[in-house]
Amino acid sequence: APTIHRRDYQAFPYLLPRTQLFFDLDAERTRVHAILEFERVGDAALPLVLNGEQLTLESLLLNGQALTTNDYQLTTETLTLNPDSARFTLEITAFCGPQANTALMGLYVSGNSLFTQCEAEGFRRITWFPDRPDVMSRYTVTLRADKSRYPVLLSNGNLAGTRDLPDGRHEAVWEDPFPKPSYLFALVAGTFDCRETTVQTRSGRSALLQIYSDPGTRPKTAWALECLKRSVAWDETRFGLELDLDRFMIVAARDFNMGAMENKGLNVFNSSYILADPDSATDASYEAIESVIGHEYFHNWTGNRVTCRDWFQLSLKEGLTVFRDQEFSADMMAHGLGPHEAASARAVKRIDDVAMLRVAQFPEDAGPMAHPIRPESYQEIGNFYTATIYEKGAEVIRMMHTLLGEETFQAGIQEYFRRHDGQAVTCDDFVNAMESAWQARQPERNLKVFRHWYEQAGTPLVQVHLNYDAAQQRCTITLSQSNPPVGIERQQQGLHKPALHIPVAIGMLDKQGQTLAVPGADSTTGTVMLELTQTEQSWVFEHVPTAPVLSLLRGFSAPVRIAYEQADAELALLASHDTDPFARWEAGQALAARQLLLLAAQHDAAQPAADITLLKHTWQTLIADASLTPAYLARVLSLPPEKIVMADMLPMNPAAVAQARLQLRQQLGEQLAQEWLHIYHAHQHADAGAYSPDAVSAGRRALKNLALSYLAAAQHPQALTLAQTQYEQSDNLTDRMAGLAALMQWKDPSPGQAALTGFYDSWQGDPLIVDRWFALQASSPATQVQDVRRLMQHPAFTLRTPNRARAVVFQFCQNNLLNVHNPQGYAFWAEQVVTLDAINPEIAARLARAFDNWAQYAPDLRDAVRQALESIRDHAPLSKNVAEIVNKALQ
Ligand code: HT7
Ligand code: ZN
Repeated sequence: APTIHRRDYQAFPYLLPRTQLFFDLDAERTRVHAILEFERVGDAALPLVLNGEQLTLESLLLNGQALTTNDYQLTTETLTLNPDSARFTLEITAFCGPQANTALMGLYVSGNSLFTQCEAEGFRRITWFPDRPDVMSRYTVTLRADKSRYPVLLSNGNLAGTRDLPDGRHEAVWEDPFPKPSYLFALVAGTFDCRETTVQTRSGRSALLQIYSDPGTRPKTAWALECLKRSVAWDETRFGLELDLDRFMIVAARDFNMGAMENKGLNVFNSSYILADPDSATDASYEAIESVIGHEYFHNWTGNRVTCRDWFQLSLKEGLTVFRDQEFSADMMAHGLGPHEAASARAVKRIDDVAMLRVAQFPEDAGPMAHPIRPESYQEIGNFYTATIYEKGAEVIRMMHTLLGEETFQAGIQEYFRRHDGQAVTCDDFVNAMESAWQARQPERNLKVFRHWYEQAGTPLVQVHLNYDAAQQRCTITLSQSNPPVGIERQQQGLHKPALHIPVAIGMLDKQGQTLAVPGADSTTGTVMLELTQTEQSWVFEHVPTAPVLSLLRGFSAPVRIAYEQADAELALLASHDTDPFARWEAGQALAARQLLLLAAQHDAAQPAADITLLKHTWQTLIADASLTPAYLARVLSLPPEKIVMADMLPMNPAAVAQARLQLRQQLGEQLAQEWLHIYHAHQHADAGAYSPDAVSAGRRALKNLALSYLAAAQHPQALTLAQTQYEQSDNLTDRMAGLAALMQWKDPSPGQAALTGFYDSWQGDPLIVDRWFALQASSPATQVQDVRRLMQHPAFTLRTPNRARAVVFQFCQNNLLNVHNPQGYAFWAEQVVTLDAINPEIAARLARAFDNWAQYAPDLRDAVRQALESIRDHAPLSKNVAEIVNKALQ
């Protein structure tokens, strides 16, 4: 497949002010009649090249005149005409086949309903069109369908009219007042429940908010509607951005490639991010629903009102919108709490976000798919909806927020909209707006060096050197940065990666754990912000009475790795005393990670059992610290994920790390059994009354269930009863699942097996709960390749529904580190990639990335992954999506 380069961008030579679409909807064969009014931009009559895929052309009219095959060129991907007038109307009539559309891009069937997914390049499967984000048009959409089968007909904007048609059909006409790119187009047709409410926006307009979901699921949409209301209010108060529509609709779909889609006024969501009640959603799902509803709603401004010029600018909308949804969730979690609890709640959110960045983005940035947040090239844009674009993109926005401060950042946002509302723009345009807001307040500041974050892939390494001169009471801190070429950068001869602008927040503690008052530090937190903008820089601090213990990268002030030799005892001190909750958590995790690496090394060599005394004592101190909130403590007492630990292991042995994690969990379960029991009983009843998903109650459940998992890992005599009782008597899915997971840890498999069978029998009618049932098994250390194959024989299994494929195949390949890293596991993976590719290339390409970091594996594993990759590469036909991933992995 050809490689598309950012440098080759060219504006489209025509404008398309008006688009009219007429749909005769039918699951087998839908007829789409498009009336497109084009205007030439320049004087030259350039060819009009429209995108179109998997369409059957019925007729083509130019200014009302039928065209013949001599008048245009049709390929499998384009339709080219040579219009000779400056303004003309093109009418296209074509057919597409929703039922056969298993890729779920364009118009497709889910359940008994019809949905569209157009981002990034799905609209071209609906009609021929300039399917690129910089062509913005005003749409009028007429939907016609059988009324009994498709009673609800929705599209973007406002409902202009409805009427009945002959033969039991009906029609709805939708007008979207805002010009939009084709990727934001949507239609939905089917039978749905609806929950709605009306809200007043801050300027006094009233807007209808609606959630549509499958018949019978309305009781599960109350939380989603509450989240939507909160999103509308938050964007007004924190960002000054008001809902611009009379009507904002969300529709839940069972079959969906990603989490959700921000189509203008008609969001389509994976039902897993809408439906929630205490029996079917865990605390984590309630939280995720809030965050995704916020995210899609916030796109209405950051993405829809101002959109991307081209797909290289994807992080313009995604990084910014992730930053906004992270802040929204943090504000919601802290809402109504006292200052200490609120700070803790924010720290918990930050910890979770950073953990996710390290699990998903850091490995990506070290592997064959590494790319800058503004990529330079791609073959298939569907492969670039990555953790780098989203999560690292959000970190880059967050660093600007850190440097500018909230007030100036918000002024920058206002400036961005003042300049670009209604336009399709670039990341540079965003940074320019921010910089001008900054300079309006501090003329000496600029984002010149900062802009390099948009150009470079890789996670920078910041090396820290401390020099303490006791006689002078002078402390010198030297930071140096490096970011060697990664992924595709390695092929660029003579590549120079300039220094980045890296805000490094630090604090200093004395040997007793007291904060050292550092000159220039924030008086309440003791934090100093070091702005590293060169390859190496030093900072001198006078009047430092004692050699400090450094607390580094507080709040995770930049998406970098820190290299600093710190003794275990210093980490333990920071874990016990650091006033920055993020850095405190970080120190404890680093200590535990060291332990895991030692244990993993023992896997290969016969070494003496690692001594966990320091870790144990540190955790005891933390458990005894009454100032720590349960949610925070749950993060502090969790062992770091394997994928984070592995980053410091070369060569990597994933199964050994997974084994080490199980072992350490068991040891800590045994050695801290009294503490776990105490915690369990103290938080057994997180809610006074009925289940509530609020962050405080969720934190208590998280801590209690963590304690239960340690007790179960230790096979503690009380654990079986506790798990059994909790599983049977809980009034919510979080506790029920935790009980079930604990039972599944039992060495004797029978209680776990019995519970699994009972669970399925009770909840088989709810697909989202069944997904969890599958996922729990697929990721279990007891599940080997042959077991997952058996699981796929279950009548409820299908590869066609992405949620189900994710629950089984992805869970096994991505999260069952103990059992997938062997030749049989890799062969299974390769087989599934190829099978999925014929169904849904976007999903297959995601699975194809399961072993991105294979080049760092131990040699025997490396050979086995290479073989599996080659078997995928040699399979024909292969989608563009999978081909790009596999070819890059093998380069
Ligand atoms: N902007 C949305 C992206 C998306 C998507 C991309 C490719 C294929 C399917 C997709 N569904 C949604 C999601 C978001 O970031 O809000
Ligand atoms: Zn998004």
